[in-house]
Formats: sequence, structure tokens, C-alpha cells
Amino acid sequence: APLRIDHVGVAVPDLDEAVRFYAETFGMRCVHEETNEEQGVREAMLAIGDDDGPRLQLLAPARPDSAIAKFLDRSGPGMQQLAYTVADVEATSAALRARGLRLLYDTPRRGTAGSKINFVHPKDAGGVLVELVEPA
Ligand code: V0V
Repeated sequence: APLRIDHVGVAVPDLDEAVRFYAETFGMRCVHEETNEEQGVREAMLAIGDDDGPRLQLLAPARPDSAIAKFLDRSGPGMQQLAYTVADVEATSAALRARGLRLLYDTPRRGTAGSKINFVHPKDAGGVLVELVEPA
């Protein structure tokens, strides 16, 4: 079972503008920023109150053929994923596969800050793109 919500991911067209919007509107602080070449994404993690709690992840496309670019084209800006912290991403992926869910990757890939990640296809999770995160 998941341990907690790790983050909620929101697709945005412009990362810097979105970081500014959340800072000015909600007083939320950017605590981490990186580009993930493999995922084709520029992302920012925003703390909400308690630094150790779930975060808001802003996701902007780094390339036109990326998952986030495709999401923005189809759906426009908005919530793109719900991510859970898990103790062991491979074990959790195997358990979900055994229950008939499609995991997007055979083996985990690299996520934010050296975490290991996998995803459940949204069509197998009630229309929600579920990300599993094993922190570094
Ligand atoms: C697509 N669909 C979604 C969705 N994306 N539904 C809910 N939430 C989403 N985010 C629906 C779409 O409307 C279609 O429904 C159907 O799924 C299409 O499925 P598909 O043709 O199999 O797939 P694509 O080409 O639309 O791609 C969707 C997937 C893709 C989820 C397969 O986005 C992907 O590979 N995502 C995983 C990687 C990712 O999201 N990376 C960016 C974040 P209808 O129209 O058929 O009903 S990177 C990240 O989070 C990091 C680094 C981190 O957290 O550490």
C-alpha cells in the first residue's frame, strides 16, 4: 500500500510563470527545480506548509514530443498526475501488474531528485495517471 501522497502534478505551459503565480497567489515556495531529459520535462517542486508534506509539482514540456506537451495539446493546463510514495517501487509495480494493471515501464526510471518511479496507465486507474515514487 502507498505510504502517503508524494505530490500532485500539474501541467503548465511555462514553468517560470507558473512558479511565480503560485508564489504570488498562494505563497507557495519552490524548493527544487530540475530538467528531466528522459521525461522531456522541466519541473518545479513547491512546498505546501510543512516542508516534509506532499508537494505540488509543476511540469512544463522541455520538448514538443514529450508526455507533458501531448497532455497540454489534448487537455490544456491542469492536473496531470497523482503520485504516491512507496517503500519499494519494483515490488509495488509487480503487485499491481499481478492484479492486471498496466505499468508504463518494465523497470523503474529516474524521477525527481534521484527517486525511482513508475506509472499506472490512467485507463487502468479510473482515469487518473498514478505515479509510484520510491524516494532516493
Ligand atoms: C492521457 N490520458 C490521461 C492522461 N494522459 N488520462 C488521465 N491523466 C493523464 N495524464 C488518457 C487520454 O485522454 C486518452 O483517453 C488515453 O489516456 C490515451 O492513452 P494512450 O494513447 O495510451 O497514451 P498517451 O499517448 O495519451 O499518453 C498517456 C501516458 C503518457 C500516460 C501513457 O502521458 C505517459 O507515458 N506518461 C508517463 C510519463 C509522464 O507523464 N511524464 C511526465 C511527468 P481517451 O481519449 O482514449 O479516452 S515526469 C515526472 O512526473 C517526474 C520526473 C517525477 O515525478 O519525478
